[in-house]
Amino acid sequence: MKTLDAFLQDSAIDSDLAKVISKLAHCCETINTQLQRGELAGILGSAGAANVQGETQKKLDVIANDLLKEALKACPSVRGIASEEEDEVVGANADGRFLVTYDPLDGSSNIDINSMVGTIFSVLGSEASGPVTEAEFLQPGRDQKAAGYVLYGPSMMLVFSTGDGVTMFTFDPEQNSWLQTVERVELAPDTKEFAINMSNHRFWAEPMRAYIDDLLKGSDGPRGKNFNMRWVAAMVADVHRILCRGGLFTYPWDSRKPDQAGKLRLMYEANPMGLLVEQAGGEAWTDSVRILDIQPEQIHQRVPVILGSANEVKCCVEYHQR
Ligand code: AFP
Repeated sequence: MKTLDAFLQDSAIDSDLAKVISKLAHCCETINTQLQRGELAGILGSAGAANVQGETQKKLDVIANDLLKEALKACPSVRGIASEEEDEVVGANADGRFLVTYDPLDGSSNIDINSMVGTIFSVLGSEASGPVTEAEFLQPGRDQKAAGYVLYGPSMMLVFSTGDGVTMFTFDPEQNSWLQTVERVELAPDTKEFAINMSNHRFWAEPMRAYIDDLLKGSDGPRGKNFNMRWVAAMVADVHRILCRGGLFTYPWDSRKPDQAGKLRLMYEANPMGLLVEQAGGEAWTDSVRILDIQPEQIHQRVPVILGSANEVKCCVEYHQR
């Protein structure tokens, strides 16, 4: 099996971009070490503060964010960063060619129950000079130079794309090294599995309710087959499952916060996951447009998300076009 360093050296990936990916992977090893200690590290629970999203920060949200911020600032290739846990964009190295957005610990409400969490990252290019600005981050997702995640599960996995397919690495603690375990992910076009937080049913728009209700009718309904449901409450884990065995994931618009468009953030959740899913042969949409075509207006903006197996995503979007 090829190591991550060997893969990056042998590939046609820009050497500065390869350094960013390598830096992210090695920083996530440190985050994983903290997670593995759990309660013993005395770092579970709330940090007693809220982030710009208005969400209560976990101690590990803050720890992971600071580890990534310092690691990326020490990487000459990185010009600036944006994080779910940072109100504003943060300057790094003015001559750097890349901008990194990240969700340091996606699914952090799972931390205290020892369930799966992950780090999601997106890498954009920048030719700007001088102090970094939010405006240079506001690029459509199709322009990402790289996107990926590290999943802290029973094994720690790195999954990423630089625009030529999706590859998966598994961390080997005995060799203390990332080993390539999937060379090219192929996402099945059809599925019988969907992921949604069903408790929000009454808040969804009518087309989403109709789509989900038809899934629940199973073989007796218009879809003519039975479906299964999974919901990890960590996008990174649900998307990983979909890349491994197909499926549809959605966090739709709902009426609780109608002006927010959805819960998930475009720049460091929907865009990186959208690139991965498309690169694996799937589709990633809001309820009306391709996610990677959205022109961002604000670094923390939210979007509805429907992504996964291509034919199932098209079916769900079609309900919204009726
Ligand atoms: P946290 O990071 O606050 O746990 O939120 C995770 C997340 O952003 C995404 O990873 C999940 O798919 C989604 O929220 C879960 O939201 P619900 O808790 O409303 O189901």
